[in-house]
Amino acid sequence: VTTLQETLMAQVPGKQAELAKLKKEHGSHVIGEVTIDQCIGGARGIKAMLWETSNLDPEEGIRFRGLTIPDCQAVLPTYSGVKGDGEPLLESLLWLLLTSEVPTKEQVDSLTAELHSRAELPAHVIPLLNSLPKDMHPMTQFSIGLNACQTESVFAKAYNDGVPKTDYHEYVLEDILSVIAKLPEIAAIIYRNVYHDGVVNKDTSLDYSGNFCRMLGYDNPSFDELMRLYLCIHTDHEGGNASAHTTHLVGSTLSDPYISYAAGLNALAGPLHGLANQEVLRWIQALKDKFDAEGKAVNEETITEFAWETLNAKKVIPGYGHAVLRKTDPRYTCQREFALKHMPDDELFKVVETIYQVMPGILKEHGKVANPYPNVDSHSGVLLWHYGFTQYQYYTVLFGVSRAVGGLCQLYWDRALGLPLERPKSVTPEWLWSQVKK
Ligand code: AMX
Repeated sequence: VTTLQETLMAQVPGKQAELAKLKKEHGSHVIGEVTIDQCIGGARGIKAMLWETSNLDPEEGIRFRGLTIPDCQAVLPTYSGVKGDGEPLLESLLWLLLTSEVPTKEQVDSLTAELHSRAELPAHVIPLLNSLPKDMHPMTQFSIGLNACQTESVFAKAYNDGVPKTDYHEYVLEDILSVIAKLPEIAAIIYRNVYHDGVVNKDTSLDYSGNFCRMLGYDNPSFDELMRLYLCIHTDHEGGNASAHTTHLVGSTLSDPYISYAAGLNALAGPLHGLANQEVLRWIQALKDKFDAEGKAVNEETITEFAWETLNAKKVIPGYGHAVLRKTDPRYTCQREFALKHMPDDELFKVVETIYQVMPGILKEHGKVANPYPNVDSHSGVLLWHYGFTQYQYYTVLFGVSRAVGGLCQLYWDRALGLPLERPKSVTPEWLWSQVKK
């Protein structure tokens, strides 16, 4: 079996040469222009970042190394070992994102074993997590837990010892695999501490996602499958999203992967980004509470009424809209398909379906949003809720376990390709005015 490390080391010289050639021969080729709108409008659409692992098309949605979500479901190794039988393993996607190759089941199994072997948390981290107040947001706890694991960074040590920069990526790879390996237990400790008895049980005979489910306290093969799907689809969404971009930016200063991704987690914790999945459930529960109290059914009419109340209060409809996408998110669609297969009669799933029927029309009528369709966060919560995972304040932590894979695979290539410190130019309002008054 060719290992992940061997596969990567064989690819690096060719990729380095290719990028050097592109830069040398075509470095001055113009690929875009920047308007004042873009400069003050959150840099939407400005092409200014290299991203190897995935690409987002506004109409079609995400492709991981060229593969759509249905492609991944068809070709990546699954738990049963039979392609297409069940959801892809997270380890399969990790391999794909890092190497751009579809791994064999044997390769994926070796990666599972490697991740399990790197999972142990440093001794100071568990007492630290146990000491945190139960009402501290789970994402804050998650960020603290990962930052505290930084004592294990082999990259930070190697840098300190003065290794040449051409070798950085080898140490970064070590850290990346260790971070991905350690996140589930940090996440599980937080979940068990905040909502249960603090006890975390492992089962390392299972894959990464299955073992994570056991650590959270769930023992249901159907929930394992949901977690595999969930962890795969949230990994990567090209480079410009706030969590991936933050990881890349912080990593560009040669901060190690532990603290680079902890920074990414803090970006994910914002309500316009990863926290939206918790906000969706909160919105649905508020809607149900209101109409239950009024003795009214939740249907197209009452959802429409509630949506307008939200919009008129100048709040966003969580789970709808996107900075890049202009169609229904394929990550929404695959979760909907999962629900149709595993829980077609679930009450909350039906509410989500009804919201999907009316919301694009409402948002079009509202007339502001560039994209009136649902994104990934609009569906994930109800699937978890179905299995009794109702602690929605925690949902973004699951997103954070997954997003590590995309952000950190790219971070490997950032260092392997020797990408520089990121430092875009800012401009003053006076300078912008001077441009239009010329
Ligand atoms: N409900 C109400 N208003 C919305 C809206 C929504 N779901 N989505 C966008 N708008 C508003 C914006 O706030 C903006 O209003 P403004 O002109 O008064 O400032 C206007 O429509 C134009 O915004 P846009 O160009 O359509 O979106 P954007 O690129 O600026 O922002 C996003 C994208 C995701 C932040 C936005 O659609 C939003 O706030 N959605 C709800 C939160 C959410 O679901 N976030 C999760 C996204 C996926 C993820 O990262 N996990």
